[in-house]
Amino acid sequence: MLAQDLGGDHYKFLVENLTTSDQSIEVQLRTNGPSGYGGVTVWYEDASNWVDIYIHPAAGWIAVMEVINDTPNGTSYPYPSLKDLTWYNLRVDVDSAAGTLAVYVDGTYLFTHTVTTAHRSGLSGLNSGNAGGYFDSFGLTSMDPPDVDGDGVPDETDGCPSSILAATVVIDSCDSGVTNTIFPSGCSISDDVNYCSVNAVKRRDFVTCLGKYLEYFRKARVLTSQQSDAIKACQ
Ligand SMILES: [Ca+2]
Repeated sequence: MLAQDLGGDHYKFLVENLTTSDQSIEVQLRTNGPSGYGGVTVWYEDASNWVDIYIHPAAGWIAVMEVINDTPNGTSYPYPSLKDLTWYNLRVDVDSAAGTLAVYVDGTYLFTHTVTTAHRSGLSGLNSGNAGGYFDSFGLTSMDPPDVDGDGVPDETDGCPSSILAATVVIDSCDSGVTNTIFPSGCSISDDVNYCSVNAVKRRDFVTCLGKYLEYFRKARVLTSQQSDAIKACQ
């Protein structure tokens, strides 16, 4: 069980390293008097972009707070029957493509909020504020298609399902300092470098293969000549 009784607004308790878009998220919660609120958080991209769905019994509503590039945009749905010091199950079914949040309390469907935010992916968890409350039995079910390497391209269409996602292109232990761009195909520059390395019988094969990729990237303006040279310097 999680207890939140600090006072203040919009505390977050997030599941680390698990970026989710489509999901069903739920929790058992009990708000404290006199004015505690609490609920679930979805699409926490960073401190400037997130969405909270929470019950606020003292105010008599369930609220959806979308923060978009630091600007709060709140909507309140009146539910005056909610009470502090009472356990509720809050569940939200999230559809990122449609931008809908379907809200259930104790298994009963209440309403669907259609979001404004375009930031529809991020961390999930809990939120609470004012007098806070207690949380138990948190559940998160991702509906996203599998993406093993987490590059945002689903495995089904990912040309490189186990991408090398280092920040910069590194060959052996030589860091070129060039950003390891990930392409819409789901492959990164480092994946292509690795492809050349794995398939080369001799060192010359590797150099030829890498040269072809670098030329292609330069022509496609993915890399500048300086960046291409920086990678070559590591080969
Ligand atoms: Ca990939």
